[in-house]
Order: sequence, then C-alpha cells, then structure tokens
Amino acid sequence: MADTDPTSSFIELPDYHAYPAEEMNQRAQSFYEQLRRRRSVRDFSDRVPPREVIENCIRAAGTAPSGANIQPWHFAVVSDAALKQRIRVAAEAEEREFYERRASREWLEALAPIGTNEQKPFLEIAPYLIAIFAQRYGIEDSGARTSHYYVQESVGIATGMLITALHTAGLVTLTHTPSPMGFLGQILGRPQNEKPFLLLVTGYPSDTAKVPDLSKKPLDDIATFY
Ligand code: IYR
Repeated sequence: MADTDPTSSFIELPDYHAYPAEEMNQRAQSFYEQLRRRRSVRDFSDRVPPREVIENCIRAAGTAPSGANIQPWHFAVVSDAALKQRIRVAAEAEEREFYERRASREWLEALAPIGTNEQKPFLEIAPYLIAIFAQRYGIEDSGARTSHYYVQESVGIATGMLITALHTAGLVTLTHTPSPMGFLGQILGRPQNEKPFLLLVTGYPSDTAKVPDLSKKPLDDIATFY
C-alpha cells in the first residue's frame, strides 16, 4: 500500500461556514444578482486600477481546484506600453487572417451580433492584459518532464474565478482569444511547457462604453433536475 499512502498530512476542514437555509438562499440570490451584472466590455478607459487589486484577484484565482493540486497555471500581467503594443500588433495580424480567411461564414454570422472585427485598440488602451498560460507538463530542476492532469479544466476553472474576482472588485474584463496565440509566449518569454490559454483584458470601462444587447438563457434551458 505504500504507493497510495497520502504524502500530505490531513487537517480538519478549516473555516467552513454553514448557513441556515434562508440565509443560504439570500447569499446565493445576491451572488447571482452580482454576477448577472457582469458584461464583457471592449471599450476601456486608460485609467490604471491599483496593482494590489489585480494581485488579490489572481490570488483568488489561484485557490481554484486543479488536477492533483498541481495548479498548472501562470498569470502574466502586462502593463508595459511597449509590450502591449507588440501584443496588439501580433493579435491584429492573426485576427486579420481570421476575419478575412480562416473564419467560416457561419462563424462570422454568429459573431455579427457582438460586433467584433480585427481591430483591437483595447489591447493598448486597457491598463492590464492578463495572459493566462496553461502548463501542459512540469519541468523538474533536472530538466525531466512531469505529468500534469486535467490542465484545460483546471485552467478554465481558475480563469472563471479570476473573471468573477475582477468583476466583484469593480473592474471589467474582455475574454480575448486571438487564434493562434503562440505569439504571447514568444513576446513574454514564457517557457516551452506553457501554452497560452486566453488573454484577459482588464480595467475600467470607458465613459462611453457600449455593449451588445444580449441575454442569458433561463434556468430551464441550462439545467435539468433529476
Ligand atoms: N478571436 C476573434 C473572434 C472571436 C471569436 C469568438 I467565438 C468570440 O466570442 C468573439 C471573437 C476576436 O477576438 O475578434
């Protein structure tokens, strides 16, 4: 059995709070009311939020569950103007390819209500670009590779928690996925084992920010209770 003996010690579940049913419901309802106010925003102000807020939101994301608790993520926070410009130039080159050649007509039609195109000025205007990288495998000091598990799921969960944390702090984000995103690793000098997952454009909305008039599916459409 030595192979499956736990190598970490166990402690009592720390800081767990149970609430009476009514309070539980109030908390769930009020969290939903908060989260339903989140919108993906493309019109950013250049005003800079405190770095400490970003740090705490990343700490929150870093509490996400992950396969074997390997925490296979890295958050590269870019505020440097020259780097943001390089990212914009590279992203717009890929996007031009996407909008002019790679995207199917069906895909372009699906995007029409959102009003996106190959121009991404927000990549220079927004104060922070948080490039999220997925560590596909680990690298030991010896250079040997170690396995990571459920990397996409883990990084997806952490990213959702980051988006939620930033929204809760009063910032807006855009989940931006220039494709392919290989240029992010090159520009930021990230190691080979890291694959760009997505770029979270982060900051305050501009005074004149507009968003498409979209709605979310009702509960009956997204859930089945058995
Ligand atoms: N990556 C492109 C296209 C795009 C694709 C989807 I799916 C979106 O929901 C939004 C945009 C872009 O960022 O413009």
